[in-house]
Amino acid sequence: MKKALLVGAYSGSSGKLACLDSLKELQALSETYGFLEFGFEACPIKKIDAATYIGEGKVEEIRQIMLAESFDVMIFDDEISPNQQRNIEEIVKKPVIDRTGLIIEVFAQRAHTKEARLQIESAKIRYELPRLKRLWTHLSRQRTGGGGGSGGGGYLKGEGEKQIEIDRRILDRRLVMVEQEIKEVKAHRALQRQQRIRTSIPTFAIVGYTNAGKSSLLNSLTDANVLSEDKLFATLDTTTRRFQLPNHQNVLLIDTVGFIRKLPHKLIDAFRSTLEESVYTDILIHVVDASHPEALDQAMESIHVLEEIGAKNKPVITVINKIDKVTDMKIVDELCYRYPNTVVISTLTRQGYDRLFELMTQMIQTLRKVMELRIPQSHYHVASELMKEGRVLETEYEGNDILLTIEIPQNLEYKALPYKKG
Ligand SMILES: Nc1nc2c(ncn2[C@@H]2O[C@H](COP(=O)(O)OP(=O)(O)OP(=O)(O)O)[C@@H](O)[C@H]2O)c(=O)[nH]1
Ligand SMILES: [Mg+2]
Repeated sequence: MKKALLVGAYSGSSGKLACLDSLKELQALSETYGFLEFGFEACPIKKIDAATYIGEGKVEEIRQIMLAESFDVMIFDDEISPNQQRNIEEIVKKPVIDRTGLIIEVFAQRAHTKEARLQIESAKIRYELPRLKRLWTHLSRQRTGGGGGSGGGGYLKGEGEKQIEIDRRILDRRLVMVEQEIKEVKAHRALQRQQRIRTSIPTFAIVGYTNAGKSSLLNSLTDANVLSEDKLFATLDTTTRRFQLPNHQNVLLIDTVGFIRKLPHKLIDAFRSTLEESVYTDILIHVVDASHPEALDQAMESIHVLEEIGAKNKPVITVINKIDKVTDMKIVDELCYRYPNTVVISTLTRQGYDRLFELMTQMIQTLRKVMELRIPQSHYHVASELMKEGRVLETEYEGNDILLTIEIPQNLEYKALPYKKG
């Protein structure tokens, strides 16, 4: 299968441009998957048709286009229900994929670690379960067409139903196993995180839209050697590397999976533990590809995903990347205007890195942490120093010890650690 007709739907007069932009992105996804040739159809609709989403008349037009220009497959830019998918396929007589299905396939191709593979398998099973029926009705019909009358059709249909039941049970069982394994991997990840917190090195998660340059940033700062290429979802796994700022402060940098518009919920759920990596870090580095015409929307979309996974209150450095390639400086200005703590860089020329390191250092200083301490009176000088810099939440005395609950800047944590309670 090489040639794909990309179909989107929009309503209202302003919808068409956005629809075409979204189709362009769908093309990038399809190319990443392996399709070579494309056609585009943006369909105006008044309301979503329950049976076919875009209406039967429009589907018929698409059938004719596909036939005339020998398209192998139709890819629809929104998630459609299994029923709609089946109905459209019946008319166009070619396979129909939707955006969710395509993203899941791209992820499946690109998942390398055990965790990513498990997560994608879980998403895939959940996507396929309600679609099983569609596969089997196809098959029954084909077989019926080959000979039997309507009676035979009924018999085969019954067989199809039985098979669906069997397949469903197999998939259900597999899903339980996969989920169990994901739980185990997740527990391991939590353990690693605990260790990281104990070592109290400030952690930065590099987040942002797919293809923004996250892995390139990590690679340019460390020896991470993460796969980075001009494809969507080049990296699905998180990679952590230690990095030393110019003031010799050690930090951890984590490369994370990219975001995309209309990221399917099944994938967000499946990849939640990977995505949530950013929830447990101290500071987010949000990378934006400023050379992309849709940079402003992409930045907003990434922030939506961050909100969805519960990371929206983290301190953020907005890294405006690919400045070497920018042709429209208005986009850069607008990004700087919209977001605080911005820095304009290029991972190719390393322009702007000094400012980036400065911002990182500043942000670390603003990190604060609540600690419970037990300090012997003989070490009172430590308590007094911490109290000067921090904010005391509670003081108590026990024998010769001071019990202190105190919020301190993270860069003083090393002084407090020897007195940590418990
Ligand atoms: N011109 C230019 N290209 C860049 C720059 N930074 C990254 N790129 C290119 O942009 C493409 C995507 O970079 P990646 O680092 O793979 O992007 P990513 O954000 O990790 O993408 P995913 O892993 O797919 O989410 C690659 O082809 C990089 O070479 C830059 O500063 N300037
Ligand atoms: Mg990457």
